[in-house]
Amino acid sequence: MLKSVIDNAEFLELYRLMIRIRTYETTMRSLAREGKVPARFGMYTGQEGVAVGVSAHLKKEDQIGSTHRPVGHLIAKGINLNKLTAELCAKSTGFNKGKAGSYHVFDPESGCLGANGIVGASVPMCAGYALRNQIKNDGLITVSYFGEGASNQGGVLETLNLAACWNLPIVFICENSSPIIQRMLGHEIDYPQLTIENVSIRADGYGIPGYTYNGWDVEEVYRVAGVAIERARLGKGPSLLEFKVHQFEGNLEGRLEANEKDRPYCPIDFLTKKLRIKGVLDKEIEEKIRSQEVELVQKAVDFAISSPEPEISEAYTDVFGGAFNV
Ligand SMILES: Cc1ncc(C[n+]2csc(CCOP(=O)(O)OP(=O)(O)O)c2C)c(N)n1
Repeated sequence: MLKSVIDNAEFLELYRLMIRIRTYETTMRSLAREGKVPARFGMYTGQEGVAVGVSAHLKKEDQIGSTHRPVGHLIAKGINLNKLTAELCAKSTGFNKGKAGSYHVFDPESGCLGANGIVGASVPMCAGYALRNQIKNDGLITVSYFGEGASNQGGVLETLNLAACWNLPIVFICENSSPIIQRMLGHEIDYPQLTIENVSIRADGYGIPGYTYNGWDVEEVYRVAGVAIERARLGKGPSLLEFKVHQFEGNLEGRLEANEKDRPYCPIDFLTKKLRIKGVLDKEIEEKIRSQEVELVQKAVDFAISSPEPEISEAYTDVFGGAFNV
């Protein structure tokens, strides 16, 4: 049944998950600087409200397809932190024996259909899973995340059309960090990736609902994602939700300087203020949650660091595609 009102305990859970993602990424960045994370990945910092607000409505068996900024989506979906960290550190105890790394980590058990280093590539794959769900008729749905740059990919646009034609149980989530919105907010930009302000208007061309919302307000994300997910679950077909987001960071290695102008749109600060006003959060609870999350993330790091590397003799096993598939 559709839930649009968040009670205090749920608010704290949303807050906790957002802190977990931020803590995790910050920690991984430090590890990367020590040379312990061999492959790069994009940071989700500043977008936490989207993944957390969406995943709050998902069952463990529902699936999500992620992007080159995967950590937020995966953690919000409930992926095991130890095995994720081991994968990112290229250890044999990782989900994919340390061979997929951050860009291609895959864990069907938690419904995580993988990160994807190829922009837009997870979107058609998600539709395939949605078709599976439709055929099995087991009430499961798929969420497909992508960016505004990816929204211009042919495969993404074809998938929107096919999903609409086949009435697939899927929700498309475009996290739009387009410079156009930033220019509107007075930021300087180098080049635009789009000439339209809202990607969601493209939904009209496929005859599906399309709406744009603030991605920095987890409560707003929760409310609208709930409607689109319920719609898909009831067999009423796909929707395209667009969330405006502010990316604070580039890749794991980090920008030379953070995007300070985006900071007022920090979803964690936004929720913190809201929960303080509601009387749900005070300094003490905040500190407790933060330190518990630091502890959790540290345990995952300890697990990964103390895990063995894959054997050299296994270099070519479980590897698909290209010259490596010998
Ligand atoms: C098919 C493909 N083309 C280009 C790239 C290089 N690339 C990596 S991230 C990126 C930008 C993607 O923009 P968007 O989808 O808006 O995601 P954002 O980084 O804004 O989250 C590009 C072009 C790639 N990885 N894959």
